[in-house]
Amino acid sequence: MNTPNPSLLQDYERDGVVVIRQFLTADEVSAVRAELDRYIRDDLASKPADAATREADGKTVRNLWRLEKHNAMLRAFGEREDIRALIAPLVRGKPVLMGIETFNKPARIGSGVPYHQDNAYFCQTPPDVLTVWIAINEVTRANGPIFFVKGSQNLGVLPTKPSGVRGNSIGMAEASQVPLNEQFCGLLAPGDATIHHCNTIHHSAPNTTEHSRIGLLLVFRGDHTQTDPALHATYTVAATAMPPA
Ligand SMILES: O=C(O)CCC(=O)C(=O)O
Repeated sequence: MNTPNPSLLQDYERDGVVVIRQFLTADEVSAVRAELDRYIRDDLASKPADAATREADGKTVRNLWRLEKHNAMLRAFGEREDIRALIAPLVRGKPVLMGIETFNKPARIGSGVPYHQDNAYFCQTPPDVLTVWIAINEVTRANGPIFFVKGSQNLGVLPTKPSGVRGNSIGMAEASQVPLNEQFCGLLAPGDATIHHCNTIHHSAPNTTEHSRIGLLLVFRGDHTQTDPALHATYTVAATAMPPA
């Protein structure tokens, strides 16, 4: 892993999102890309239905879920000491892996992700939870980059509504008032990563280009966080109305 900026913690606490260039090497990115292709081709059919969400064509993978359970090669990223040491101060405690997943945003048909805050899904209190989002392809303005509202991690979980989007069942009741051109756009080279706080507002557009935009996500919480029953009840209503698979 590239040595991160010494002001990483300060930047993360101020903005709720930070970029780390060359988080993975080119060889590591190639190995992840090859393993994702192999897993989808050879293993996915034998996994439970909730291991993936498909795009509207019913075939192409939109998301892979629970890879920490289903795939040893990818699970190893959640166990890496250098990654855990990097994020421990950000989650204010011993990191506990909550999940490894992908947002594949396939070429031409990759669907958008509505405005949301991850803690509406993770339901943790205190909200010391983050996502390391690692670019497996180049992320451009055209192929559905993630837009983040800097500073919104301080707003708490804002009112939500079921989104009706498979794979992102709970969205914000109202989109952010911050105009798109003032939001932070995560343009990344393969191997670069963003780290975002679980209350940071974010969203992404569909991918209409000829190039896929795959993100590998590692979600960690501090070992002191607990499930908030009220958040969990709201999430359960949305996820029941629109299950991931
Ligand atoms: O990859 C995307 O477009 C959205 C990812 C996302 O919502 C997340 O990392 O929480």
